[in-house]
Amino acid sequence: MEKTLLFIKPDGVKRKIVGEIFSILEKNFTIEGIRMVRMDRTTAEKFYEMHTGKPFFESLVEYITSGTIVAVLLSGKNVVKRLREIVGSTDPKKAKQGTLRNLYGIDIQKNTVHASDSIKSAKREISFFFKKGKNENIDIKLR
Ligand code: FUP
Repeated sequence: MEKTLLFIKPDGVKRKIVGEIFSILEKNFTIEGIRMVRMDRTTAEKFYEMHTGKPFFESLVEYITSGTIVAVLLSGKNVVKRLREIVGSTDPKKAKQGTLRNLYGIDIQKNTVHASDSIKSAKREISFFFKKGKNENIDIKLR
């Protein structure tokens, strides 16, 4: 079954809308994995390397490393394309009515969710957060 990666960005986690977003995801796809993590700068720069040098790059890296994110591995038929439709355009102002970015996005940077844009990107992006054989019991370290 086709797989893709979504993550809820720091603005979504801070505003406590993870549950609302999950509810929409579960109605449409199967959740195969969930991880709550904070990206470090090196990981964020690598994840967004295709945007290196663009005017928004530095600010994007600052933002995405500013708080916890929730990474979600999803599966379903045509999940990559269908999820992108449910997520909507990058700029919430331009996102279609009822899409996640239309419903929850604040601005083009704080657009609440990320979703892989192709099967190739999905494979690459999934590998940042989910690995085969990983011990799921040590993800959350108590302090
Ligand atoms: P998308 O695939 O819709 O997430 O959009 P892009 O890959 O083009 O951009 C990735 C992220 O860069 C966006 F989610 C937010 C940020 N970005 C900006 O902050 N400003 C821009 O003009 C374009 C993108």
